[in-house]
Amino acid sequence: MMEKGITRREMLRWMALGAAGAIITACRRQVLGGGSTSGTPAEPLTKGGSQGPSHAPPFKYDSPVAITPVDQFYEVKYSSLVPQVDGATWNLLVTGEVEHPFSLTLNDIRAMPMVEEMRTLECISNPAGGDLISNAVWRGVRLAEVLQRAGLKPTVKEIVIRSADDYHTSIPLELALNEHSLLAYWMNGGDLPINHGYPLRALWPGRYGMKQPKWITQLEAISGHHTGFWEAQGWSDDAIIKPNSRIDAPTVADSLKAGEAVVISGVAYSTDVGIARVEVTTDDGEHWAEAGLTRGPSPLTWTEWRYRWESPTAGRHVIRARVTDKAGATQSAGGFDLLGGTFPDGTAAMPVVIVNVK
Ligand SMILES: Nc1nc2c(c(=O)[nH]1)N[C@H]1C(S)=C(S)[C@@H](COP(=O)(O)O)O[C@H]1N2
Ligand SMILES: [Mo]
Repeated sequence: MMEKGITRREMLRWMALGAAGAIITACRRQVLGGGSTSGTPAEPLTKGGSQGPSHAPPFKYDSPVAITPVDQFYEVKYSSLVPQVDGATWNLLVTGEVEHPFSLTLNDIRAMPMVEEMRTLECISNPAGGDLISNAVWRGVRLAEVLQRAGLKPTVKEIVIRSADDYHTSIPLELALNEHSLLAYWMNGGDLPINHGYPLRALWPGRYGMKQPKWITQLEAISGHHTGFWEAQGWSDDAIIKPNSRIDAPTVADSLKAGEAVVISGVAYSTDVGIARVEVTTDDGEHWAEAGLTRGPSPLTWTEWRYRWESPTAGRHVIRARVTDKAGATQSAGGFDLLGGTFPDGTAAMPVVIVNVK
């Protein structure tokens, strides 16, 4: 349903965005490939003490909402290379406007007070109803604790994060000191897998994945403003997650019969304020009904929603879902746009599934 053509302005924008398009290409390939190391050299996963997820027993965790298995967790990276970091010699450097610059080994970090949290991660390029969103259980340490050991100078405004693949971004000091800003070294029962950032990755609340580097090597406290890798190409600097949802059932492939109830269900997510409600329409927006919600342990995880469509009538039905978060932000109609309308700051467009009831 192309509601408008591509304007000249959009075309120019598209041409400027060659690199950002690569995010989607790279990710799609990996999703279709299924394996977490597809297309990369088969380096031994035991290197540096990392436990390859393929040898680990399935992760069991008592959770009200779905946890994505490691080999199905979406993957995005800007380059075709996966840094193979040796955890035995790796160091985290803490530098910049601090009283005591220092470095930590992986064992130093593992010896610090451990925090375990379930957290959902989503890419800013995730289109309405897309698959660039996953949920896992992570262990790590608070970024604030590491920064406090270094002693931040009063001039500090941002923390720059640099990675083994030369990726870099920055976050404001306030976010760095948030108790839910974690440096994670463990995911779903084992060491952080190589493709998800071994040995250390960021998890900040309320922000899209581009702000959350993998393969971290350095934290630098600065008094100015840093422009990160994707930010320099026009993507959002704060990258705050917009209300978004996905319809998992029914699918266009399901054969639905008039008068037979259908369960419409999916997941919903937004920034750290949390979700207020999810509504569902089966008549393209003329009527809306509230879905039942199953929440995760915090607003930092996705919410599952479910609505029972009691008595569908024969014919074509346009099903949409609409999330509203506790700050009042809600999903919009959306239309056709380049990169699924995700450039430059993510999309809040509603997902749609069109079914034919017989
Ligand atoms: N070092 C590094 N970190 C990175 C990236 C990257 O290219 N390099 N991509 C970011 C993007 S755009 C996203 S969406 C998330 C994806 O994390 P995942 O692959 O573990 O799902 O990683 C982020 N961290
Ligand atoms: Mo991303």
